[in-house]
Amino acid sequence: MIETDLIWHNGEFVAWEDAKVHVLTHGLHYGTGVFEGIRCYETARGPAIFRHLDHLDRLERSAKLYYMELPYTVEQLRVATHELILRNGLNSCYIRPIAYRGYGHMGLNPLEAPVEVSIAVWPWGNYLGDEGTRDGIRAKVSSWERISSRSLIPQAKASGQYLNSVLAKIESVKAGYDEAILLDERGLVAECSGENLFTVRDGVIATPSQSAGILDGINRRSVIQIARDLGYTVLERDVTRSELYLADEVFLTGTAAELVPVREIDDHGVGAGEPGEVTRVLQRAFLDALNGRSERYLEWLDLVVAPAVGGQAVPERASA
Ligand code: PPE
Repeated sequence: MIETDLIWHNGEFVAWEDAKVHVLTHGLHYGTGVFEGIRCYETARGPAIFRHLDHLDRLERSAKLYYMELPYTVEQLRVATHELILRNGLNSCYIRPIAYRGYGHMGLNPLEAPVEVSIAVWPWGNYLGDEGTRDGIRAKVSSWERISSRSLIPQAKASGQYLNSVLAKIESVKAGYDEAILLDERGLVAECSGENLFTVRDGVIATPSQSAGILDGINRRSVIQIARDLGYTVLERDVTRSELYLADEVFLTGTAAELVPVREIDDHGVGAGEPGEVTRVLQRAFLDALNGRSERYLEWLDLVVAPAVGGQAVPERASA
């Protein structure tokens, strides 16, 4: 069980065990919440959050797509997160901000229900295991189709949407695999239950584009940039299922997973059945960027600092 001392809940720092909601919380019944997954790394210059503002901007955008007005500004959430990490005495951690329709109104119109915001931080190791990160994972193409923009908003990181990922993940785990690869409504590759996907063939990197209904992953964008900076060609284009089997290399990116090689898909070895050269090069460069070891990408890191004296230690709610 994960546990740290404090959680930030509607503008206050509360003890872990006191961060509770009512059973009639709207978001619990209808999935009316939006969230983020962010990581803070221990760097030579202190704890630093990878692309913090990009994540908080996406949180705000996800909220707007579901007609939720966040009662805090991005800057207030940024400062609150810094203080939460410091107060919990953490050097590296996973960060989970969530905004959701709270208690007070039932029924499918959520507009009268209050918008509540919480932020939790906790140490979280390798999402797909140390072994997976090192040797690669085994994936299965899911029988579940990735949600499309005909019924939901794939680019939004909304709680209810994750039932799709949950079904795919359960199916893959019960079948003995580590992760699920979801196809889109056209039968083309979209992404995994919680990661974006890349293929490598003849040295060229390809990844499904936004039209495949993917989450616009922040690590996906980062790895595309790093790969191009290293001189690789990266194409955002349609990727077919058969290309997965024919690829020399396949790897996944995400905040929780970071960069993970895929060594097997539907019981076909990918390439030589072990992480390939391009994957290794990118994994090393990406981990250097995350951990603040790369001068070139230092601007992606938001150094965790104590709130300035007289500054806003505990953000006020924008609307009472
Ligand atoms: N697709 C999905 C569906 C997804 O949930 C994630 C993040 C990504 C792609 C990669 O996005 P980004 O982190 O911005 O590069 N998945 C989060 C949830 C993990 C969880 O178990 O919860 C994460 O990695 O934090």
